[in-house]
Amino acid sequence: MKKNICIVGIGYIGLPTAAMFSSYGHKVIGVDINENVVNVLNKGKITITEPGLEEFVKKVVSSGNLSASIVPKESDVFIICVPTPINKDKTANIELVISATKSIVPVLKKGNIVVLESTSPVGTTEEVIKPILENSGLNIGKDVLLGYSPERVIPGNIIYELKHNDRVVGGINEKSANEIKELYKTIVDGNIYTTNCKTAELCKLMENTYRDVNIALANELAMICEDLGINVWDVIKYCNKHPRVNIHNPGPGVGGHCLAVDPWFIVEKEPKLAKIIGLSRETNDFMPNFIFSKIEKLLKDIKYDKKITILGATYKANIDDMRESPIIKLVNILEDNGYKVEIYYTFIKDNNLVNEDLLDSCKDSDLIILGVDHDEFKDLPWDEIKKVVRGNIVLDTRNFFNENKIKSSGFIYKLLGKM
Ligand code: SAJ
Repeated sequence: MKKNICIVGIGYIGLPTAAMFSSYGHKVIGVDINENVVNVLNKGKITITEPGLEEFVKKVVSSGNLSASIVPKESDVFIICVPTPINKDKTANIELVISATKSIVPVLKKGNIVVLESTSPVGTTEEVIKPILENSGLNIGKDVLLGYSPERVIPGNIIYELKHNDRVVGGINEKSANEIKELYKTIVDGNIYTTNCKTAELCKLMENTYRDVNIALANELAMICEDLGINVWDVIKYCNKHPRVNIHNPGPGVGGHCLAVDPWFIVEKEPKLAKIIGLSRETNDFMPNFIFSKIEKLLKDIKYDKKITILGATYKANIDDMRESPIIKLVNILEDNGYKVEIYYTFIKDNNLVNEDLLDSCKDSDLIILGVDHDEFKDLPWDEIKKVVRGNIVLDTRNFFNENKIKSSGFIYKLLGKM
């Protein structure tokens, strides 16, 4: 059953999903309001960085199964994959979901399936999407099937996880859930579970919340350990030898478009009940401030203008995504307090924020901070770096470096979670 599929929003999730469906013989149109994204895709190229994606897209575009358009076209299936950012007041911004849904109404016809994939507050599919689709005059649930099936893929390994992860499908009725399951079965090897929309919506939010809360616990433990003079990484290592304990890794904060955002969608709906969830968000958001206080202590004796070099800027390792990056928050705090900051990283192309010359970015630095544990930082020329810096301290916020190697180049090695 090959379908004509229209995927609205061809970013980090929509594009790999479009490529995957088209690689299995479906005819896919990727729709995006960004003209550049559309033009680039029609040439078989992409504007984001994700391992394996460029070659994958090139193949399916040249096969004729994937093309891009500014507006949705008549199809059998519509999948909405647009971002749901967060407003300043920590409420969900579903404007793009609303406009994407409105854009498919003129081309909607009997027999269509509509799926929302965007992470959304509980109730969005039934209370927001359904009424908009009803403007087509069609009976939603009978003429048009509707459901919610969240993406679960991890940036950096999207193509593999898209195919192999289990999936949850929530339908506005059983028929919707079952037909959407059949659709995803054509690309997914994992199990697909059907339920109702609200359950599927909360599952998505809760998966990321689970991880955020556990990272907050690790970050809180790191701060406690610094106060008690204990090495948090030893505590975690030995605790995790217990068969039912899995403490996550502390770090400079939690970034990305998912963990740093989604828990707030639950807090927004249930502010009185979602106490641990909100507190965890605040704990993780506080980490750049905690790192800043550590820096202040380390450099307290320096009276002249201080320069800091930060290795890495993205929200996590080996990707090009800077959304909600805690490193950017740290840079802002440092600059507000009069520090000169340089970021070294070569992964982000054409970005004037970063210096792509390692030794130049470290020149006259009083402190080098490991912000992101990118593979390319594993074997840095520490002897060379030592010759150009002004100070002699390296602060590792991820327990990433080889302490002995850094010390043997003449640096003092400091670690988050260890005094
Ligand atoms: N982090 C830590 N400590 C850890 C693990 C992560 O500080 O032990 C930090 C990372 O450095 C990063 C942030 O958390 O700043 C988020 O990174 P991540 O690798 O945990 O997750 P994301 O945001 O890249 O992807 C998550 C995934 N969700 C879960 O693992 C539950 C992914 O499966 C989702 O599809 C994705 O969110 C999404 O799109 O919602």
